[in-house]
Amino acid sequence: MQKDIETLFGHLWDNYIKVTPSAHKVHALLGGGEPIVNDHVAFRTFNLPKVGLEKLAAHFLALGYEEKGQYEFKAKKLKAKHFEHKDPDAPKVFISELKVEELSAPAQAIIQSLVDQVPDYLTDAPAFLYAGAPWRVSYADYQTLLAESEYAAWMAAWGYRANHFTVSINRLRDFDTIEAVNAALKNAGFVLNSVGGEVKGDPEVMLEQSSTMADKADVAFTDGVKTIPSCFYEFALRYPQADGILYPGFVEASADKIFESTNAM
Ligand code: OOG
Ligand code: NI
Repeated sequence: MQKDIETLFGHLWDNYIKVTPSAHKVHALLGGGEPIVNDHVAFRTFNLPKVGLEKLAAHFLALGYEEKGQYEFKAKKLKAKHFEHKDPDAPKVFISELKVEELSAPAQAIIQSLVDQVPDYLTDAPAFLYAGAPWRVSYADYQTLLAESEYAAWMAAWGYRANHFTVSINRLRDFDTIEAVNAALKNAGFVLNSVGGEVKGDPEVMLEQSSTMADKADVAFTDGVKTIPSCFYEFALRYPQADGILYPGFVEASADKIFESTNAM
C-alpha cells in the first residue's frame, strides 16, 4: 500500500480501537496469526456544507481514491457514496451523510450548534477523519437526537472516526463462509446484529455481510460521563461477477440494516 494510505489507516485504526477494544479479539479469532485485510471502512457525517460527505471524500480523492457507487436510505434520511483505490489492498471507503433539513426544527438547531463549533481549518487536514467530536454536546441533546435519529445521536457523541472496519472474508485463510465466521464470533461471546437476519445479502446480490453490535464506551458529555454504543466490526464476503471480478459495490437493502449496529441493545 502507498505509504500515505497506510499512515492514514494506521491513525484511523488507533483511534477506532480506543473505543472498540473488542476489535483486537476479532483479529485474534479470525486471523489465526495472519494479518487481517479490511474490505472497507465507513464514516458518517451531517450534510451541512462545512462537514458534508464531500469534505471527507476530498481526503481520499487526494490519495488516489475514485468515486464509484451512490446510495440512498430514505427512511433513515441518509445518502452515501463509496470510493475505491486501484490498490486491491487499500480498503474501500463508504461515506454517508444525514439530510439534516429533513429532521425537526429542534434537532436541526442542535446539529447546527455542534457544527458551528468546528473550526474551518480542521476539515482541510486528513486528521479531520479521526478528529472525534470537535464540539461539546450535552447528554440531554444526545437524547433529543436519539429519539428522532439514532444516526444523528451517534454522530453528536462520536463524530469523525472510522465507524467500523470490515474483515474481508475472501482474504481469510481459515474461513470460507460467512456462516462459519458468524459461528466463531458467537462462540467467542460476540452479539451479532440480527436486524433482518444475521446474514445480510446473498450470492445473488454478490455480497454477504454481517456485523457485531457496537462496543460500549464512555463519552464526556457537558452534563456528565455516560456509557453508550461506540463502534462495531463488520464481515464481508464478495462473489465474482460474470467477468470474474469480485463485485466491488455495496447493497442498499443490506447497508440499511448494518447502520443499526450502533443501536442500543
Ligand atoms: C454504514 C452502514 C452501511 C455497509 O457496508 O453496507 C455499511 C454505517 O453504519 O455507517 O457499512
Ligand atoms: Ni460497512
